[in-house]
Amino acid sequence: MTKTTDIHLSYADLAALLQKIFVRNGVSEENAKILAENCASCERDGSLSHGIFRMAGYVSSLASGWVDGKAVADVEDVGPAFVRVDAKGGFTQPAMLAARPLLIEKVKANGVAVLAIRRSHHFSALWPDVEPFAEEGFVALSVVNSMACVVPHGGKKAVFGTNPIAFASPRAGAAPFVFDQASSAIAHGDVQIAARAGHDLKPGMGVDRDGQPTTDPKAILDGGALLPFGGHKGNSIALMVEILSAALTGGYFSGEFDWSGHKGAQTPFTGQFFIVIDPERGGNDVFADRVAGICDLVLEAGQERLPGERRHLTRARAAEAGIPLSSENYEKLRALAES
Ligand code: NDP
Ligand code: PYC
Repeated sequence: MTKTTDIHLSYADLAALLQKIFVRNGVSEENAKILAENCASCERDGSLSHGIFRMAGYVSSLASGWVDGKAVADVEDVGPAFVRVDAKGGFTQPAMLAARPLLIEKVKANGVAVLAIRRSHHFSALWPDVEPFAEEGFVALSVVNSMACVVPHGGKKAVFGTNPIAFASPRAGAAPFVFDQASSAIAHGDVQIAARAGHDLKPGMGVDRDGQPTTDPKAILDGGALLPFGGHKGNSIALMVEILSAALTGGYFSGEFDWSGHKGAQTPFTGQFFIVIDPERGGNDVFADRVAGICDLVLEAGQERLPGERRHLTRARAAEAGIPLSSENYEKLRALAES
């Protein structure tokens, strides 16, 4: 969806509109609220590759029968510091929230706990999954695998998903330190946005169907593939994400699930993994000050800005003026809500 700004919606109004779309398309009220708030948060923070741009994909996946919008996850207590969840073919975010109270209980009891979610669909940004843990004083790391569209370093066939990794930590005197990045050179959503806008990509992001380097996003989407970021180093991170999100959780690898029988399916059916830590167990009662200190050092050393800063500035602007939407996109959302 393009974005020339004609209309400004409050977060609550946008979330309510999105919730209506999810419910209209077979999602339970409870799950729809979670997904709508997630998507509205992305739009509010300027995470545009995972905001309202994704709504057509959610609707198409739901209509194809590929994802169960009404799924109720099974949460299993499998060890002092281990929570397993079967999302039962539903979206990851409701599954994560179902497991959250038990996970937090274990983190408080043990200082650390992991959450392994399988048979789940993740179609959004990861920062909304980890940031709330840091707002509560915990350190959190999460990874999720997606759909095979990334060729391994030096390889010829797409094996990995765009496999993001997100990290959040409390930081004294400021919003938590959060980064959230794909392990591919560019997120698939940004390739789609560039293709629609008719923009070329920077070199080094993808290959065409013959494996030749290309800057044409359409050539990447039409049988081509993306590359891991940073050559062999990003490659190992993408592989680690497959191991944690799929092998460890019991979910599918990015190249393993078969959605060919569900025309219009877009949401990857994989797994998600979290590690959550109580930093107070480090015996260092100035943890959040230390985090603030290292963040200050990198800025003093000349780094232009910290990750998350752009999002928080965009969020602050949205709190004052509303979330900007083009009238065209607003009408598309209203049509989805009514259809
Ligand atoms: P970006 O490259 O846009 O940003 C990655 C991180 O770097 C962000 O935390 C960003 O902060 C930060 N950053 C960007 N520019 C700078 C800078 N100049 N200085 C310091 N920090 C900077 O993200 P990606 O394109 O890799 O990923 C986009 C989104 O796609 C992510 O939210 C990711 O979770 C999502 N995604 C989801 C997938 C899924 O399967 N569900 C698969 C792949 C990606 P800021 O946000 O403040 O700009
Ligand atoms: O942008 O790469 C991406 C992506 C994959 C699944 C959801 N988003």
